[in-house]
Amino acid sequence: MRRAFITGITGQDGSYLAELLLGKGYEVHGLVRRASTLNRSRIDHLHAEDRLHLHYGDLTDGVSLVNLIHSIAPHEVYNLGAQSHVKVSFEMPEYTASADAVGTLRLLEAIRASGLGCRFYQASTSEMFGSTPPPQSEISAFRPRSPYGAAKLYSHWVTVNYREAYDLFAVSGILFNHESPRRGESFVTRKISLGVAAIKHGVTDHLHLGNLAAVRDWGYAKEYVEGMWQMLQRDEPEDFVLATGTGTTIRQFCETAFAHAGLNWEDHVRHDKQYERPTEVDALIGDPSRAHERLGWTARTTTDELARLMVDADLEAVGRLVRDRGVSPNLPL
Ligand code: NAP
Ligand code: G4F
Repeated sequence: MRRAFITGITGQDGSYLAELLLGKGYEVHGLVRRASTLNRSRIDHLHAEDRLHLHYGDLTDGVSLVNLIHSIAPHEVYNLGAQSHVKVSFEMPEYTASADAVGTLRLLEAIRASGLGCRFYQASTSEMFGSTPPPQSEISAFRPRSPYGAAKLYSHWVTVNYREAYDLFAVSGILFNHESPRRGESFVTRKISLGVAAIKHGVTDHLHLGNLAAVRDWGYAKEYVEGMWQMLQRDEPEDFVLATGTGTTIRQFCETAFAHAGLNWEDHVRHDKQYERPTEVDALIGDPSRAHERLGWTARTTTDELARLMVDADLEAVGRLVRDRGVSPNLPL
């Protein structure tokens, strides 16, 4: 039986990847952080699986990584764990560097020292392209515009270096934004879909957002984890961009999401400077040609379809909260 080790298993992507790998017959091991309350809601539905094992550890704690690689002896390692919020990285730059940059080095060192020869996937990001104009591909220049982007760029290059220096099967997936009903509530798409649902159910009347002009290339997370797995099944290690190839502004996303619930976004969205960043990434639109040609991977869900499916999921979830509790739920808007 193949064994996979996933850091970030409690996150959006980790939960979809765990489902995918369990469905393929893998034994799945996940790294979880100790918290004062359990935050495993995205993987709760997998707990009955006897092939799922969770282990305490942290990317900022090298000893835990060495011990886990040694005891699990995985065939595949997916490094999805990260402080993944760009705005927060300006407020916590040092922690972001420790988890998102040095954390990858700690994990790669644990793998190298183990001599196990496991395959390694690094969750690289389109945020590394920063101010490089679109379309961005595997050969575009990296010009990060945030502590998060800079930390991820270190991880990207150290992954390339461990591949070249130690002949590890180590690859980076350079993923453009991907979302789902499991997206964290403080990322803009989920903030919008939750906001639409809250407004529709009468919980609130407005939603505060920052810069509406930025362009992002938004796909459906469930499809992107398939690409991660495919990258580790190849004969030779290679880095790939995963994206839809289409750009959409935050304003357009709002328009689609509010319209799906029969609302006009301009009646409800208010500007709030606190959600703007010291430096913004203006436009990210990926060129996924290499992934089409060499992996056979393609994004199937358009950004408009994604917006609608997220609104549907939140209308249902918020509606249930309002019905069950009979009070206005405290939503993180
Ligand atoms: P997410 O929902 O924010 O999940 C992040 C995961 O990392 C969570 O499981 C979190 O654990 C864990 N984590 C945070 N700090 C950690 C630490 N110090 N040690 C161990 N684990 C830690 O992120 P996502 O959207 O699933 O993204 C997955 C990965 O892809 C991330 O590395 C992200 O930077 C990268 N990425 C995401 C996108 C995107 O659009 N979603 C695009 C490109 C790249 P807790 O649950 O305990 O907080
Ligand atoms: O949803 P966002 O926070 O995502 P961002 O910054 O693009 O980062 C996400 O995608 C990266 C891939 O490129 C990942 F690596 C990263 O981990 C994360 O998953 O913001 C998207 C855009 C930005 O331009 C931001 O300024 O939306 C704008 N925005 C406007 N109002 C807002 C808000 N973003 C957030 N989070 N909250 C707002 O109220």
